[in-house]
Order: sequence, then C-alpha cells, then structure tokens
Amino acid sequence: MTPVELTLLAKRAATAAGFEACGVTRLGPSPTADRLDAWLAHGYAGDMRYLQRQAKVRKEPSLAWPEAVSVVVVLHNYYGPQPLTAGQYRVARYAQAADYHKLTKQKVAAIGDSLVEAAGHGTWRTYVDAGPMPERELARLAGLGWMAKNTMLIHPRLGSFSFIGCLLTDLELEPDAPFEADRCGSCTRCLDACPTDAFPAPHVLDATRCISYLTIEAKGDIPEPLRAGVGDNLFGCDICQDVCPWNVSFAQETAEEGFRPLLDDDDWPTLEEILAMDERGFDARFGETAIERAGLKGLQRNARVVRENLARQAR
Ligand code: B12
Ligand code: SF4
Ligand code: SF4
Repeated sequence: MTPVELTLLAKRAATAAGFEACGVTRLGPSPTADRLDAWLAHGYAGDMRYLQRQAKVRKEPSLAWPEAVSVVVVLHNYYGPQPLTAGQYRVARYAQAADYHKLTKQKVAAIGDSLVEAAGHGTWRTYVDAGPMPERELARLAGLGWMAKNTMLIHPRLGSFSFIGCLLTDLELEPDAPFEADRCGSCTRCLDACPTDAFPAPHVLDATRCISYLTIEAKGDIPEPLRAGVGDNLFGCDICQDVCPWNVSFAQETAEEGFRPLLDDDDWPTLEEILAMDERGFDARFGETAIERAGLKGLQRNARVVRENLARQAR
C-alpha cells in the first residue's frame, strides 16, 4: 500500500473508533522548542518536575523512538454538562467520567492495528497525556487546530473540549498541512475570565497560578492569595474554555458513553463528606476517575479551600 492509501485507511479507522478529527504529521524537531525553554526558565511548571526532565525529548520527539517517522493525531470530544455537584462545587468535565486515558489509548491502538495489518509490516506506539510528546504542538502540525490564547488546541469545528491522542509509527504516511492561522483574533475573553490571573501573556500559562494545577498537580497548600480565585472549583477548571466563543458555538455533548459522568448527581459526596473520608472511601468513589490523581489529601485540601470560599460568599 502507498503512504496515501495507508493514511486514508488510518483516518477511516479513526472515524470508526469514534474520533471526531484525525490528522497526520512527520516526526521532527519541535519548531517551538524555544517556547518550552522560556516557559520552564520562568518557573511556570511549578512542581511538575517531569516536564523539566522530559524537555529534551519534547523538543526532539523522535528521541523517544528513533525508528518512528509519522504521527497520527486524533481528537476526541468529551464535552458534557458541568453541574454544581452536591449543590456546592464543580469538577472539570474531563474528570467526572472514568479516567479517559485507558479508553482513548485503546482506541488509538485500534488505528495502529489497522495500519499494520493493511501494510503487512510496521509497528506503532501510543501517547495519550503521558510520556514526553508535545501533544498540542503535534496536533497543530497535523492540521487539527491552533494554539489559542488560553493555550488550548482549538479545532475550528469542535472547539477545545477534546482530548488529544498520538500514534507514532515507523510506517511512511502522507502528512497534512500544519494549521498556520490563529483564529483568536482580537478576542481576550479567556484572559479576562481567568479568576487567578494565570496568563502572563496571550498563549502563555503560568501553571503555578492555574486552578487546574493548584487542585490537581500541586504538592503543598494552595497559596493564600490564590485561594479566593479557586472559587467553587474542587478539581480542575474549565473557565477559560467555557467563555471561549469557539466552544459556545461548537461544543456538543460527547457521543462516547465512556466519557459520561461516572457518578449520578446523588452519588457525589458533599464537601463535609469528602473531609470525613478515609482512603477506602476515596478509592471506592474516585478510584476509577482522574480525581484519583490528587489523592485523598489533595482532594481534602481543595475541599477546605472551596468550603472557605462558600462561607465567605454566604457572609
Ligand atoms: C502539563 C500539562 C498541564 C499543566 C500545564 C498546562 C499548560 N498550558 O502548559 C496544567 C496542570 C495546568 C494543565 C491543565 C489543563 N490541561 Co493539561 N496537560 C499538560 C501536558 C501533560 C503537558 C503540556 C505542556 O507540555 N505544557 C508546557 C507548554 C509550554 O507546552 P504547550 O502548552 O503544549 O505549548 C507548546 C506548543 O504547543 C507551542 N505553543 C505554545 N503556544 C503557542 C502559540 C503559538 C502561536 C504557536 C505557534 C505555538 C505555541 O509551544 C510550546 C512548546 O513546544 C499535556 C499532555 C502532553 N503530553 O502534551 C496535557 C494537556 C495539554 N492538557 C489537557 C487538558 C484537557 C487540560 C485542562 C483542560 C484540564 C482541566 N479541565 O483542568 C487544563 C487546561 C488549562 C489550560 N488553559 O491549559 C489536554 C489539552 C487538549 C487540548 N484540546 O488542548 C492535553 C493535551 C492532554 C490530552 N492528551 O488531551 N495541563
Ligand atoms: S483552567 Fe481556569 S485557572 Fe487555569 S488558566 Fe484556565 S481559567 Fe485560569
Ligand atoms: S476565548 Fe477568545 S482569545 Fe481565548 S481562546 Fe477563545 S477565541 Fe481565543
């Protein structure tokens, strides 16, 4: 099979697996490596030391696997409602469902299997929010969207509520043209809406001020000056995506059953119940979700901050 035929086949397999968009790029040095260096030098990665450790490979992704020549990049829409859970707090949409990594990886792997079967040779590896792949950069290079001012990859017909999956392969595929336009224009809604002022400039996120980092990745306490800004966000944050006109216009509820909330509204514990939880209770409620990443201690830290904020609002 020719590279063009194989590429068509990969895109059909992506659609069959339920991905809403698929593009292809060649594996090469990252054209924006200097942005990563500058970002790390500013200390914007905070406690996420793995980003420092992986920087060399992120800038030169082929170091992860020298035989790889092509990357198939897919987007998977996970949009859905974000209720005020237990009438008290919000959980980022992606974290209300069963952990997306496993399901998305399985689906990406199905594309790899189809490719190798059709080609009669070759091999592949998957990357979904794990490992040193610069996923948003690869998605842009594969023509799937632009790096927006809120740093999200926005697809012009899907918006940004999509996970990115990457399949590296040693098979020759036909690359798509990179997405060169920046369709944010003069809009600044996301920058203005961020409650913790986490954007020092458009396209640059200071993760150490981002609610997503503070409630998921940060190891210690949430710094006092940022606590009020956390508001009712118990885990993660969707604010800079919610206000984005591209999501307001195009976000549609996901068709993937596996991305629907794992707990019924009634099953979400109240803040008081979270604060009284032990490890067993935490595992039983959240063991299958991305919330597991914060651990019981992290979730309780967040619950205290949200409780303080609710009490302040009520006064
Ligand atoms: C670390 C990390 C975080 C950190 C830091 C986020 C950040 N903006 O850097 C924290 C914990 C804060 C975070 C939060 C979230 N994350 Co996160 N995160 C990652 C991770 C693991 C690495 C990102 C990274 O390398 N950051 C460092 C910066 C410097 O790199 P970058 O933003 O990718 O930018 C590079 C290029 O895109 C380019 N670039 C940047 N800006 C511009 C501008 C222009 C004009 C150009 C040309 C190029 C360019 O240069 C950079 C260096 O190469 C990726 C998965 C992965 N392996 O890539 C997921 C990932 C980015 N996260 C994701 C998600 C869903 C989220 C949240 C929405 C979760 C939530 N609801 O709480 C929030 C969104 C917050 C936000 N506004 O970004 C998705 C994003 C999907 C998408 N459509 O964009 C990813 C891709 C995971 C996945 N596989 O789906 N995340
Ligand atoms: S995810 Fe929330 S805290 Fe982080 S940059 Fe966006 S609006 Fe700000
Ligand atoms: S809110 Fe406006 S500036 Fe921000 S990402 Fe969306 S279009 Fe771009």
